[in-house]
Amino acid sequence: MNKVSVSSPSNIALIKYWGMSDAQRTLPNNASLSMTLNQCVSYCTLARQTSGTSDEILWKTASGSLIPAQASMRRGIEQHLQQLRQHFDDWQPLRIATVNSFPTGAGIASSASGFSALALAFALRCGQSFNSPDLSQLARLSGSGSAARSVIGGFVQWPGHPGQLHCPAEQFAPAQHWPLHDLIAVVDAGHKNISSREGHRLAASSPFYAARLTQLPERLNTLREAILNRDFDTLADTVEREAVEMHMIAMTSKPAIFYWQPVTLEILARVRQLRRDGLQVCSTVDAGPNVHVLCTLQDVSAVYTALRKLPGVEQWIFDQAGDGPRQLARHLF
Ligand code: 2P0
Repeated sequence: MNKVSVSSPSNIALIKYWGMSDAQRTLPNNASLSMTLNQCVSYCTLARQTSGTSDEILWKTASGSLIPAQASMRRGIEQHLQQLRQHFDDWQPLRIATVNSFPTGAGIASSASGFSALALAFALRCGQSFNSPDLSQLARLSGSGSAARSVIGGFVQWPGHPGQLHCPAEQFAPAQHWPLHDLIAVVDAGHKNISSREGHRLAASSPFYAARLTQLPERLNTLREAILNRDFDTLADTVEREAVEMHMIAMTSKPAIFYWQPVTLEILARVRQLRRDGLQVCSTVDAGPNVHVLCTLQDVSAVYTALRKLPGVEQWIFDQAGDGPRQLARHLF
């Protein structure tokens, strides 16, 4: 296959991956569980390079033109390509174009969607099937652990076997099981100052990190039960506790990492109040200031009506649980 195009979604971690047991192989310290999104996606087109012997790595702008990718993005893609080439023993120079449907590097897991899209496109070009269990591992070779979850739709656990950290991600329940909505409050669409990778590296320097790890197996089980039973109250309590704890670890790392902004806290408080008022809504925050407001279909419009005028939110993204990556007939070039 010469030209291949895919879309691959971002995901929101409900139990967070934070800290690594093996940075070389991007292995986590704990099992995480996420919901794959539907609207926040990365697109990637990949084809054999017809002129020259080096790769061409392009970014599609809002106006539709293709420009050379920024240096940091290019570096990440080149490193991932190196790993993929070794895996498949395929060394042909490539033309690659990519673009995201949502803000890049702002803590909405654009590395997860971007690198899972690259891994999928490369694997398809090499004749691998879309459902291969290898895809999770291939995405993880990028150095983005959350990419290991984005190759799968619905509710996803990585690693699938919590005690075996090298295992691939596995679907825990399909999106249709509980099609939760995710209203993403974009508080700051700019590139964050401290990468998730740096956050993972520093996590173990928090004096509270060891205590966190002891709590996680039980929290994971509680969340799995809540999802299986569509028990929103338990999901809300577990997911909010988990988000605060991950950020507490970041804030007490050495040096400290503060991803939240004042409006982040304001949204978290408003969401708790809406829940006390009877709506099925809760919130979580990944490695950035933006808030994922999770709610059921029946309450999504009441939640948005209550929050939409909040000062300090640059943009609202309407997302929900999604089915995972897709192969596309439309190409970026
Ligand atoms: C996770 N995060 O489990 C943890 C929790 C975010 C918080 O691994 O935002 O895809 O593009 O740097 O590298 C971050 O994943 O995110 C991450 P960005 P990345 O998802």
